[in-house]
Amino acid sequence: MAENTFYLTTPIYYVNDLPHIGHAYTTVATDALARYKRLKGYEVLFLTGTDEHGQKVEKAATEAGLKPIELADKVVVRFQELWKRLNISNDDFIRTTEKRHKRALISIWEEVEKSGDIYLGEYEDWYCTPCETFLTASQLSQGKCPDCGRTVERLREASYFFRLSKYGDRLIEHIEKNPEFIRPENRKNEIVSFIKEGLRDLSISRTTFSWGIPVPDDPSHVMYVWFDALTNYLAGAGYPDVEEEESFWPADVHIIGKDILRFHAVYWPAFLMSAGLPLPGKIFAHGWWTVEGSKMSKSLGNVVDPFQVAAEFGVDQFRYFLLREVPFGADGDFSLAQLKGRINGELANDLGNLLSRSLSMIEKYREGLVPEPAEAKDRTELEGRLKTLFAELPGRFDGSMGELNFYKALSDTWRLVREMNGYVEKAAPWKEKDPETLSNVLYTLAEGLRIMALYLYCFMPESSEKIWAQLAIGEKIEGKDFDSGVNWGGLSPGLKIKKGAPLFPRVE
Ligand code: ME8
Repeated sequence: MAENTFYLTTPIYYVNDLPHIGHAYTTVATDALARYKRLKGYEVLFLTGTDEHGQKVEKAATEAGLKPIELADKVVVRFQELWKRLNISNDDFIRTTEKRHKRALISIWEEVEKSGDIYLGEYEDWYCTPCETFLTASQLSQGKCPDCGRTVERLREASYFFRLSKYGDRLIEHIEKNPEFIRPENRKNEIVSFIKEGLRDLSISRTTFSWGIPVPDDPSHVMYVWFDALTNYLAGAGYPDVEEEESFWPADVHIIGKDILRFHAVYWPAFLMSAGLPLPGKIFAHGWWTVEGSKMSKSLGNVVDPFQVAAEFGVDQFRYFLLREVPFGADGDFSLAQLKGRINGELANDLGNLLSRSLSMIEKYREGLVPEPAEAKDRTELEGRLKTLFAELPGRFDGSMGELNFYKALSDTWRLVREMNGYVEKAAPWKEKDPETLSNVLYTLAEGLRIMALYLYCFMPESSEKIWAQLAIGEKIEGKDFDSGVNWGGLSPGLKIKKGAPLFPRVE
C-alpha cells in the first residue's frame, strides 16, 4: 500500500430509486472524514458510486419501460447532482457498468476460483428481491423478509457457490485480532454470533435474469449482485492493474448502513481471503433514520428528499444536523422541529451571532482591523481558561474523529463555541476602557473564530470558508494543515475584516 494514504468508501447506491436522506447521511459522514484526513496531510481516495446490476434494477427498468442501462444512466445523474449540491468531495465515482469494474470483477472471480472456492450446485430457497438476499425459512419473519417486511419468492436454480463455510474460523480469528475491524461494538457482536452459528456456502450466480456480468466461461450465469457490487471497492483502487505498493487498497474504512453489514463484514472479507487480498481496515455500520417517528417508505409517502432539505434550510445546515443529531452508529429520527431547533439554537444563535458580534466590534472599535494582541492586564484568567480549552481540543477532536465519533467531535467543538460566547459576556468589550485589554479581547474573538472554522470545516465546508473570508485571512481552509492551524496565535493582526451577511439565517 502507498504511504500516508487514506482510502474510504460509501456503499454504492442502487439506481432503482432516487437518492434520499439515508444515502445523503452516509455520504456526508464519509465526506466529513475525507475532508478531515486531507487536512491532516493524508493523500485521500474517497470513492462513492452506483450499483447498477441485478434483478432489482432490471425489474425497476422494466416497470419504467426502459432498458436497465437507460434507467441507470438516468438515475446516476441524480446521485451525481446530489453529491455536488451537498458539497461532497469524492475523488472518484464508480458505476458497476464501467469497464474497469467488470475487469476487477472477472479478475477476483478467477482468483477465487483458483483457490478452489467456487463450485456448481443447485440453489433453492426464499428470495427477497428488494433486498437481493436469499433467506432460509428460519430467517423469515411471519413468512416475509425480516429486513423490509415484503413478500419473498421461492427460487430454485443452478448456481455457482462460494465456499463461505470454509472461512468461519478465519473470520472469527481476524475479528478477534483486530478489535477495530467491525464498529460499533454491538454490531461486531451481532456479526460474531452470526458467524458462530455456522456459515452456509453462498450462491454467487443467477440464471433467472441477465442484467449482470456473465460468469467467465459460463455466460448462462450472471454474477450475484453482491459479489459484483462489493468488488467496486477494489476496482476503485485500480485492481488488478495497479501494483500493490502503488495501490490505495486495502481500504482504510468502508462506511455503510447497518442494513448491509453482513455483506461487508462476512462475505466481503471471505471473498478477499479467498482471492489472497488484504482486508479493509475497518467497517463502520451507522444507524438508521426514521422520519418524524416512522419508518421511511415510499408507501407512507414520507421519504425525505435531500435536494429539498438543502434548498429550504441550506446545505451546511443539513450536513450539520445529520452529524450532530445522533451519535454515529445509533439510530436517529429526522424531524423538522429538531432540524429547525438546531439551526436557530446552535448555528444562528451560538455561532452565527458570535461571528457577527465579534466582527461588528472590530469594525466599531478598531476600524475593522484585527488588533495586535497585547498582554492582558486584568483578564488573564478569562483568556487563560479559553486558551486552555483551545489547547485541549485538538487531542479530543482527533480522538473522536479517529473513532468516527462525529457527534462527539461536534459537541466538544460546540462547547468551545459556547465558552467563547460566555467569554464575550464576561469580557464585555463594550464597557472596556483600557485600549490594550480591548485589543486583546477583540483579537481573542477573531482568533477563536479562525480556529473554530478549522474544526467545523469538515462538517460545514462552505460556512467555514466564509468565516475565513470574513476574517480576511486571504487563504482557503482547504489545503491547510490542521495540526499547525489549530495552534493559538495564527491570525495576523492588521487584517481588514469583511463582515458579510449572517452566516446562518434563522428559520421559522
Ligand atoms: O444497499 N437511514 O444500496 P442502497 C440511514 N447497493 N441510512 C440509510 C437509510 C436510512 N433510512 N436508507 C438507506 C445498497 N441508507 C447496495 C450497497 S455496497 C457494495 C452495495 C443508506 O441504495 C445506508 O448507507 O439500498 C445503506 O447502507 C445504504 O443507504 C443502502 O443503499
